[in-house]
Amino acid sequence: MRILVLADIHSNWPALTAVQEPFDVCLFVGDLVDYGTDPVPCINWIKKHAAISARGNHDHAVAQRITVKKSSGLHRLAAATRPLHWKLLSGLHMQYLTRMPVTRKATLDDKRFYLVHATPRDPFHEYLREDKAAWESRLKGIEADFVLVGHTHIPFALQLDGPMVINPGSIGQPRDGDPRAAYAIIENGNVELRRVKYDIDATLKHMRESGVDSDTLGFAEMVLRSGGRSDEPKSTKIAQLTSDDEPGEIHDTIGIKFFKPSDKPAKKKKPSTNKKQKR
Ligand SMILES: [Mn+2]
Repeated sequence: MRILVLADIHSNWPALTAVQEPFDVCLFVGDLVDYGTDPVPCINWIKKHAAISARGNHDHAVAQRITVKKSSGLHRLAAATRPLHWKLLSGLHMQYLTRMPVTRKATLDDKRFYLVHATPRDPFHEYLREDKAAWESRLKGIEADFVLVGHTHIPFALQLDGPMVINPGSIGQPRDGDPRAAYAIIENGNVELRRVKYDIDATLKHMRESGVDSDTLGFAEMVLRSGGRSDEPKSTKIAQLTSDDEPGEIHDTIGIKFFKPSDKPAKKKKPSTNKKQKR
């Protein structure tokens, strides 16, 4: 079984559509929206193709109509794009974001998957990078072979004593200094972190034509073309501020058992075929 893992799409349709991977199952670990200006095709695509998705902090904020209060850096970008989402999204789109579970569990190919956007302790906000001791503390009591996360926009695959923690990186706003869209493929237990170039000009053009002001657009361009280098010190700072408490136990997990490939013929899907019709 070939599993495509996506995270942090952030309403960046040219980035999502650049991912040309056949897959049997797509798993999405949150942040479909905010920062970009083209949420509708992104939500439609995930709704149609992701077997499982978990809610990100930005999905939550858009769904709950939370206004952005801070005005620095990425907050300004969210402030400029979030009200546009409320104009563009239908009731069904908003309902999809509202109903995305905070954590999910699934069994695929006899492997147990646990999905959460940030960490089990703070599913929306904790920034935790490739840190073995910290992840081991967060994952106590969680039984899984693969823990899939997003949020930091920085890809890694970290083998712990039990599970492997995988952050596929961000489709729509990478922050590891590589501007290409990031995702992961899991096949036969092997994990590959992959990158694909996408049309950043098209993303910026869409933002400009959607009415994003030139200062904010300049900031977005710097973030997208640099692969988020400008955000690096801030993320490091947040990561260093986290402590090592025990993970909480209060998440609405939903267990889904999938058919094995032998039970059900695999369907090969590609993200961008007939993209105009899907919009
Ligand atoms: Mn994000």
